[in-house]
Amino acid sequence: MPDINIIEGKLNAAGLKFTIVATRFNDFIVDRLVGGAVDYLVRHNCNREDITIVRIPGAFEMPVVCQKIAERGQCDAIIALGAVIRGSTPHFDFVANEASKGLAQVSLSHNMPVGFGLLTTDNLEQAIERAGSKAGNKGVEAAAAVLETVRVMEQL
Ligand code: INI
Repeated sequence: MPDINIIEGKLNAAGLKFTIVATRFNDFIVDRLVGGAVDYLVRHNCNREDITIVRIPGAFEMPVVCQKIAERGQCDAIIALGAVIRGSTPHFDFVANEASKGLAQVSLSHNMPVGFGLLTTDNLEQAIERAGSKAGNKGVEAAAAVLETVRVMEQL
């Protein structure tokens, strides 16, 4: 009997180019996500010169910036890193919803993996927990997810 075909991504970033899009808003949190993502990529053989970091004002600006990056096609994947904290804004829902919808749209319309490293939390404590303490580091998770996705998509 023929065996099952399994397609899965090897976690080797050698030769791949990544663009990290990171917000200045809540930068003391976001910088930890950026650090985690860069560290993950480098530990998985990515050359430092193949990582570009683009700084933008806030999460609301993520989709349009990622769209431009995806259109240019000079990288293999984008990693979007930011933090929207409910306590600090009455327009939390608008910012968080538009950013997440927009990123999904960019990813689909350009066939490019976009790592969703946008923290959406009720308060600062929860954001800190997800930026390298109790609940891990969402920047690392976003980097790991796009690396695996790029390697899977290469085989499809
Ligand atoms: N942007 C964020 O990235 N996180 C937030 O928590 C946030 N809050 O609290 O408002 C936020 N707002 C700014 C927004 O993303 C835009 O930059 C701004 O509205 C200008 O377009």
